[in-house]
Amino acid sequence: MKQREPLVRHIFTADPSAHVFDDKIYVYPSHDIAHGGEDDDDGGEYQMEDYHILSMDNLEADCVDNGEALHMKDVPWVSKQMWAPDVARKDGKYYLYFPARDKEGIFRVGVAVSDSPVGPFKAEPDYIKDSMSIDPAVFEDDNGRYYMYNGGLWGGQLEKWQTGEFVMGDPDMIPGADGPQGDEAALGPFAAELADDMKSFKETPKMVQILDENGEPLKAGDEDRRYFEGPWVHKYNGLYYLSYSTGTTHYLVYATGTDPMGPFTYRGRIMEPVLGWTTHHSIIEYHGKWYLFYHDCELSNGINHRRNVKYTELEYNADGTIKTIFPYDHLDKQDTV
Ligand code: FUB
Repeated sequence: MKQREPLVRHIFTADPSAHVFDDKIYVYPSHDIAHGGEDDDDGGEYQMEDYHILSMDNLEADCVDNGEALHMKDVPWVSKQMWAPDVARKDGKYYLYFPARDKEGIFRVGVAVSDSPVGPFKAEPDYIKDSMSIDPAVFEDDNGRYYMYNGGLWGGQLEKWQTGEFVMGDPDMIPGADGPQGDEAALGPFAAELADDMKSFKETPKMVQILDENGEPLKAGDEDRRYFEGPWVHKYNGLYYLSYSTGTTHYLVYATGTDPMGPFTYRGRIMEPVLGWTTHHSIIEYHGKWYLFYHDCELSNGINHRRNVKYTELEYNADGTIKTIFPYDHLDKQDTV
């Protein structure tokens, strides 16, 4: 596969969570549906119903679509919208974590299990107890402990969980108006350690703090830096990197910390905006180099809910900061050749 080109073209894919298992690369994306509906501020255009897992023998090899791994109809608690998933491997089993709306329209996170990284996966009958909101990402620490990070504003309902209970608020309000505003502290993603069974939390999820350079929580009005959705955690030189999308300003940014539960301090931008409203990523190390998996709307020419996943190399500076990626600068270079 070539860097910065769609990994597959026969289906629309988004929100890639990439992993390396036994020296192969596996990508767990959302499977976008090409309907003709309009966009709304509640994510109503993202009507996904199933998951297809992609794999590559190496980064130059063709990307394989391994077919349907899990469908909504086989998950008893789900009503609609199977959004961005992730996976974790433990003791030879693969655990697929996925968000979807339950029968009351509330986003929850479910889990499905397989003996194979590409499925098929068998879903647990109910969502994970105490789970809420969207975009689960599971990080396996060097000590064998697993942590789930998740949450997303607006359509992802994160601001509805501020009190620990789901509060619907007024659906006719401006999106996010029932969350913190202006100089109030921004919300962060939820994080919780997974229990040994990988199907429950060891503790009630807590909101992770993301601080600025002065040790103060990022403000809700700081839309260039505050958390919106799509968390990912990786470790580099002993430091935990929490990266995420800023949503309304369309950046991928990161913060670092010394504890997987935070707090994290904002450090900078990983990627400038891509074509399309959403931006969502994952980061892996493969054969000694680091790669960013992400999506844009190249194949659909900018239709927000018809996305395609890609990858590109990610580089660090000597001080551990990440070099900002300009997703289309390779096209400028081609033009000048
Ligand atoms: O794919 C649906 C939603 O769009 C994801 O859950 C968000 O992260 C955004 O990419």
